[in-house]
Amino acid sequence: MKAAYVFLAVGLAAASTSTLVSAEAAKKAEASAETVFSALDQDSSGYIETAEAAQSKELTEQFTMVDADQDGKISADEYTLYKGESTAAGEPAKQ
Ligand SMILES: [Ca+2]
Ligand SMILES: [Ca+2]
Repeated sequence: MKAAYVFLAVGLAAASTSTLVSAEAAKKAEASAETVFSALDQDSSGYIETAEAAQSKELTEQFTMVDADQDGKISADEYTLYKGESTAAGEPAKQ
């Protein structure tokens, strides 16, 4: 009987820990997307233009996909959305 309680307590602790960890990871992913964005936006225009995207092979390859509104430059929102979608697999994309 006592062992069952211990098992339950450990299970609950593990469950709440993993919830905290994923929330932290999501927060971290969001923060790092912003950090990377401002590093890539070298002229601080608020957009990553094609010349700036050339700094990242990944971004160059994905440019047209990341540029959701197809205006030829990537806004912070577009970049965060792209990073959010690629890191939070299985979760519905935020609009
Ligand atoms: Ca720029
Ligand atoms: Ca755009």
